[in-house]
Amino acid sequence: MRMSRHFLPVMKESPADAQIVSHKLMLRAGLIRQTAAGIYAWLPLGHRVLRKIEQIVREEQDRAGAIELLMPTMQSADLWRESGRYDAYGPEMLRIKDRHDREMLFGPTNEEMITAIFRDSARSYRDLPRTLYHIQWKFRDEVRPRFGVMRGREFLMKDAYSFDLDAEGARQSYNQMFVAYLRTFRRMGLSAIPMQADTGPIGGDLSHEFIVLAPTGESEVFYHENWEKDRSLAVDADDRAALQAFVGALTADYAATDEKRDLPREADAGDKLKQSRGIEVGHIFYFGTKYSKAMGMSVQGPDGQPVIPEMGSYGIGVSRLLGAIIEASHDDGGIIWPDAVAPYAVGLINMRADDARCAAAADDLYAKLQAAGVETLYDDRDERGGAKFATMDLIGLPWQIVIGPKGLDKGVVEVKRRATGEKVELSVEDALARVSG
Ligand code: 5CA
Repeated sequence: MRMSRHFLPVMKESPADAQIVSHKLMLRAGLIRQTAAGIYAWLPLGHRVLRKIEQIVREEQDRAGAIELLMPTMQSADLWRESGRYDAYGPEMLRIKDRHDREMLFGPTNEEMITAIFRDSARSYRDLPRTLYHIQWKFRDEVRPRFGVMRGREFLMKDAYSFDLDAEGARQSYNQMFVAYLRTFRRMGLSAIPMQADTGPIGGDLSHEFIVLAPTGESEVFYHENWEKDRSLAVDADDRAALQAFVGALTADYAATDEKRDLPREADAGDKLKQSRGIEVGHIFYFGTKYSKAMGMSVQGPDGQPVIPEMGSYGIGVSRLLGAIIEASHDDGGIIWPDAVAPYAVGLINMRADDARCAAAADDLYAKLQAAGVETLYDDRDERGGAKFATMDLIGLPWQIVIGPKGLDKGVVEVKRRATGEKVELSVEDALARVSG
């Protein structure tokens, strides 16, 4: 994409109303614009990252055997009266009346709706187990929306819901999601620590939050330092015993807690215990028959007797992840996108748009990058080189390729890796190979 035709409204100054670095950088790099308190428009660059994160989440859900559907944002109050949560949910729920005075709400989560949908068609034990998910906007009327997309009122969530015949099966579904979450966050360049958690308004008695370490995070966490070492996720997600052993060992050895005294194996932990703050990017729950029972769901079991399915729900804060990734990966110059979620892989800078030779060389390389399928943002504008460098650093694309008259005299272009600042001079062919690797 040529920058001269793009819509990338970047800001030089740090916006006064943003307190944390990710929020500042998201506004400055032109990823989002606030349109009302806690509600954001996704500008082209932010939208590209949001879609990439969403796609990684989708691929890992699919790999874990979950099935995608799409439920609406608007729900009827009656649905929530079936579970008893309509009155219990409180002021975070945005309640709306339609023109016929019917009570509606903008969904903060979907346990009731998915239970009703599945209840109305699942008849026998052969219809289970199933895990269904969607990626949809949610609304929670947070008292204090803050930190940009980190705690918004409207936000994008992946929420999955599992239905099993018994508690053991439900535990297997839970463990499969647990491992899928570790994979998902790792693919985004994040290390997310599972932490035993309260179940809050979702309910149930088994729950983990996934926490990305960041000094500006809202939760305080303690964890074992070995967590930060690389852990293989090579576990067979269909082998129940192996999966249970893996999840059990992981949570016993390394799991974070919000209270020091709860850290498993505290006696061994000693000076290996680390304290930090963190951002909750995912939250999983096992709550048994809480919704299925309240909403009158049952299927015929193998022995002909009715069985009330055991359920769990599994959330990922898709839009919050942009903030979390930036908190974990930035420097004074701006964002440093991990390759997997970067809006473009390469920023191509023509230092001298007024120089016909430079423009021809840059146009040519741009065409080659496109032909090679490398997502490229081409700064072809007639601006000072310094301003172009600052913008590229700010928006944080993993690679920068700079074309200028001195390099062309020598037959080279400059390739810079954003994360390390390392610069090398390469021929056009070698530069192409480097950034497509
Ligand atoms: N129904 C369950 C699981 S599907 C549920 O709603 N869980 S939750 O409340 O923990 O939300 C899931 C994830 O959404 C959280 O881990 C968090 O990453 C994200 N999230 C929650 N509230 C907000 C918010 N106000 N702004 C941005 N992201 C949020």
